[in-house]
Amino acid sequence: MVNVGDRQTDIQMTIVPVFTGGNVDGRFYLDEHTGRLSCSPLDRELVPAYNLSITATDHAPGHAHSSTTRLLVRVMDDNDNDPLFERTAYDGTVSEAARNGTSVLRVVATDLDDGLNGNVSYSLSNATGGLFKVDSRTGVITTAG
Ligand SMILES: [Ca+2]
Ligand SMILES: [Ca+2]
Repeated sequence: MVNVGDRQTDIQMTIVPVFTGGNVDGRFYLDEHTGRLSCSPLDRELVPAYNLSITATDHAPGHAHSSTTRLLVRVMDDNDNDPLFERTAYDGTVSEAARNGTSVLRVVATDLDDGLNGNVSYSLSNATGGLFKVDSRTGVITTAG
């Protein structure tokens, strides 16, 4: 709530800002006294942006005026998701006579996060004894030795 002195009439008016749209699930809170905007925890993977409409209305007796502004709030990503493979286990077959570089299978994992937080790369553990290699970008596993 903001008290503003009206120069024309020299009457103290009270202006109260309120949400008039876009406050999905009531995540945002607008302090009527200070105009400060705050929010409860957000999840970019569920709602990446909010288009808030905020209206300020004076309470002049008998002749109120109002104005509305829009506020776009983009939710910055937090790395709160692990990469997930499409399957919990894979089966591959390869001939014992296969040449080096023969494709065995491709694994795919996705990560819901944004940018580098969701950028997945692949690696094999040393347990393969160097017999296989994986393309870190595509997830294609091939024979190597
Ligand atoms: Ca992630
Ligand atoms: Ca995230």
